[in-house]
Amino acid sequence: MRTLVKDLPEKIGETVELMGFLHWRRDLGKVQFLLLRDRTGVVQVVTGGRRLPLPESSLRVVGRVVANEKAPGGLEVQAEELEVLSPALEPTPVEIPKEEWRANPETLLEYRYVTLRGEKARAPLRVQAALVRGFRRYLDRQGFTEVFTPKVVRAGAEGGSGLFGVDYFEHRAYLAQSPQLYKQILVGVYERVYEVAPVWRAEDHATSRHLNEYLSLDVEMGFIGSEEELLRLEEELLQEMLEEAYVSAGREMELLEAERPSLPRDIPRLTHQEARRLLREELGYPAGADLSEEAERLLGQYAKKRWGSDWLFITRYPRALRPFYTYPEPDGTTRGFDLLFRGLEITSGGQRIHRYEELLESLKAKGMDPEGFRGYLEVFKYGMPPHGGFAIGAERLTQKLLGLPNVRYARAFPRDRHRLEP
Ligand code: AMO
Repeated sequence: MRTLVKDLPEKIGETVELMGFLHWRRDLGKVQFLLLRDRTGVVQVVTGGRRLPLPESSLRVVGRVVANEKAPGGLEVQAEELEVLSPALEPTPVEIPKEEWRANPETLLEYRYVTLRGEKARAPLRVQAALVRGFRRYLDRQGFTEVFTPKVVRAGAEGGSGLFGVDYFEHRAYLAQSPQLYKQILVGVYERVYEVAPVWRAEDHATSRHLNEYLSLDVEMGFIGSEEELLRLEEELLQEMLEEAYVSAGREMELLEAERPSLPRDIPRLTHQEARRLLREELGYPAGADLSEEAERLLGQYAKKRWGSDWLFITRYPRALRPFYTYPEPDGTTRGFDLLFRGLEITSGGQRIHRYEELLESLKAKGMDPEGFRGYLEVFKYGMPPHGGFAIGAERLTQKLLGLPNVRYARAFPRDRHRLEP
């Protein structure tokens, strides 16, 4: 029966069967050392009088587990049998583990199908899976229903950022920018819904924080009094997501030397207006209405210094900066908010307009054609409750949690301006 590397400390003195990949090898003639990597870790294996196959070959090893202070993890396996299950046919284009984290990012992504195998390279996706698990678990407990909405759609929901067109038989269709309109419609059915699914943004700029395809963690909740309930919900939700990451992906967090974020029970808040005043008057940064990357970074630093928080809500965004569905306030602001994590926007959300006439008016005021939103608008004739929600960008959250230099490392096969493969 197969033993996993993580369970070896309990097997000292026993003979075990391991399966995994040849992570690294050294041939000293009479003895050969190799590191065997499985999904749980890496162990040193010693064997004699053998020619080892190329790195990344998959292997089956049977051997005795012995303590060895000098070996990584304080033990090694002395191989009695070594079977090559499937040999690597060529040397890998990037040497794992030596270069997996250091090679040029473009090279790492070019050969992602194999560079992702590195212990550090694969860690972010394990952490992300744990974050998503925490997300689902918390919301399930709160009575949310997980939904799955169409990804080929007739209209864009987010205005601003670009759409990817697709041919849908005789029609022009688009890849969904967000499940926004559908999650709202479904609030009229289930009251509380969430979705974990990819979305597409045809953004031209290739930056360290933009992907053209990313995983959106969407939440929508009916019968709310104001956006306050959404902020509270997100605070609790994030606590559980982080907890799950630490519990079930603690090893990965350690491997990447991730600094534990400080998440206060009450995340500090600034209104958009306060944030701009602060930037201008205290931080010496005259920010435009649309807070730039640099403005967000400065606000993040400020929140850390002032409140010891890695998180900061910016509330009451002005109407001009929010999509047509955002609930307006009489003073020109809205019930829309963003959440910054370590100075990067990881969430947008807000209360929505729930009355038909107001929604129609808002669409028109933004210069949009109500005809394109027919299926969406209709439901507002049938008692849509006051509601709201938000979306967390899973890769950005992972990136900031782990201190990754680029959001691409938080996606298995990132789509960016220049990359459609692998
Ligand atoms: P928004 O467009 O602000 O809001 O997106 C929500 C969150 O998604 C992430 N995000 C991205 N991540 C990687 N690459 C991108 N190009 C990218 N664009 C956005 C960010 C952002 O905060 N429908 C609303 C949400 C809502 O109100 O419920 C929406 O999509 O983390």
